[in-house]
Amino acid sequence: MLYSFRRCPYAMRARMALAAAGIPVRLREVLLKGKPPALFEASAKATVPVLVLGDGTVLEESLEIMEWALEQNDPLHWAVNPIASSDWIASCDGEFKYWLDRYKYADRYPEHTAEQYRDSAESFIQRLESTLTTFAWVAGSQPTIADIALFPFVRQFAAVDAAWWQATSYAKTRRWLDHWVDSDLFTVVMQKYPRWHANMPEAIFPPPSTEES
Ligand SMILES: N[C@@H](CCC(=O)N[C@@H](CS)C(=O)NCC(=O)O)C(=O)O
Repeated sequence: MLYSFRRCPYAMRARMALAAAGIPVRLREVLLKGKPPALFEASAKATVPVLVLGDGTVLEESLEIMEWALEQNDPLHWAVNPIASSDWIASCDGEFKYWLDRYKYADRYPEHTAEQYRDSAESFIQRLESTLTTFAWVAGSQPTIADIALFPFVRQFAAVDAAWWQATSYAKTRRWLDHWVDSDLFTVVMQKYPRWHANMPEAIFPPPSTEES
């Protein structure tokens, strides 16, 4: 059972891994402003995504869900280069996310301007651009869990000011981001589901017809 929220970047990366692995789950779409009691019962911290396995094990971190999915089945070989991948993911989830939140919601953090927050977030993007100039993908010559874990956050960064993003010199990062956003897997992952309520049958994710094999 996956508790998910369509627009959450952590939930997106978990859904990407589940879809790539071709592991069908029952999906409960939640709203962060009105989380269902069942989510709190499954996980006291009640963030999404949360995956409850058949034996009752609860995975309440997106990375745990990705790793679990790829341990079951990894047809795209995303689990290679775990050390380089985990360094990138730590910096995305740490420093980059910190500045991204301030850039996105600059009105809530009036100490600095949105541009100043963007400047701080940009050091991560500059590092990404330099890596993608040398290598095709974040952790080397093939896509890994790092690409999947990072791109939903870079997508948010790009979307804050799309015109600015398009005019930057980050051509390699733009192309890399476009690749993931335009991918069939992402289309599957971004399908809309009605909000789940208790006693409502869950949707199956990925939908059987589009499930990757
Ligand atoms: N470290 C967690 C973070 C998950 C997270 O923070 N998700 C956000 C939504 S994008 C959330 O559920 N926030 C709780 C809330 O807003 O109440 C993970 O990787 O799964």
